Amino acid sequence: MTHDLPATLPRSLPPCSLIGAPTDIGAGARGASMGPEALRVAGLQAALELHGLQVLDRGNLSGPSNPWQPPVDGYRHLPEVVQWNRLVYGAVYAELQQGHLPILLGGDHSLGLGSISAVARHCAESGKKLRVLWLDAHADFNTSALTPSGNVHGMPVACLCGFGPAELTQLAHMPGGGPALHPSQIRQIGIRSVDAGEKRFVHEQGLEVFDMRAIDEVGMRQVMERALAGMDADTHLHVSFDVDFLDPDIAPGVGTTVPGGPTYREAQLCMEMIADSGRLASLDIVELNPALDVRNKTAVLAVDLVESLFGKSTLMRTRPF
Ligand SMILES: [Mn+2]
Repeated sequence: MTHDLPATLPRSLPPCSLIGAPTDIGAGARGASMGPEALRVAGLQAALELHGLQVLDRGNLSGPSNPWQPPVDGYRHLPEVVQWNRLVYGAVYAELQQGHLPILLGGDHSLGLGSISAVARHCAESGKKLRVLWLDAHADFNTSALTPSGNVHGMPVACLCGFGPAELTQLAHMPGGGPALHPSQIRQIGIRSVDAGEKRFVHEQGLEVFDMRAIDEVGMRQVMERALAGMDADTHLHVSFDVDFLDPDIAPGVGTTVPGGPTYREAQLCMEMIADSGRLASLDIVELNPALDVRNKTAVLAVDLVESLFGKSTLMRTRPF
């Protein structure tokens, strides 16, 4: 089996647009609202510019504050979640229309709904195929009937596939009125915490999940080869990077740590192989919680990994291994 190495010169990428969404409206702990600034403080823009990328910081979106209320009919803060996602949808869609590569700085993972809805709409209009890599400790495939908490950051994948309230499932107004995504477009990687009812639902819907056991058994390289297989020049690759994907030993600054995640090297390989695919066209960085971090080290690590995602290589060899 050969693994093609990237060309010596990096492919030319479009300008990247940073979009801050400072909210924890869908989370179970406060603090992810400080994520965008922590990523900026960790030097995200300068790190990307160092690799020759043009980076536009669009600043932060401004939405409703977090009322910190209990769930109503299975959802916490649904009206505010809808408002934030409409803002994210509009901002991400506008960048895609200008030919830019949007980078959403969350914020909690409920915002993946607005971001990926915009990407799905853009792909439908431009005739692109869409592949979504969901890097996460959780499947985020809950519904109001299944969720133990009502926190919408546990539901975005289900909503994107059409299971949820219309205000969230119809954000993209897809041609034909269907959901933004079909489960066959999604690959989940790093999963290790799934609620009981959610697990059944993931199987019923046929989501392709590369859980931690898969990574243990066959290694990150083979997992990523499978997760990236079947893409071509017409594929738009969206990466939704929940920082809780990483092992809490290296990434303590998240609200929902789950032990047993990818190590530093496994995470680097994951990002490098995505970069090698040459298809990355939009990105979410979510769930970074500076209130729980240690001297911003999780933000610094996230920036380091995002650099690899955009092609920073520490490779010492010039021929395939
Ligand atoms: Mn998540």
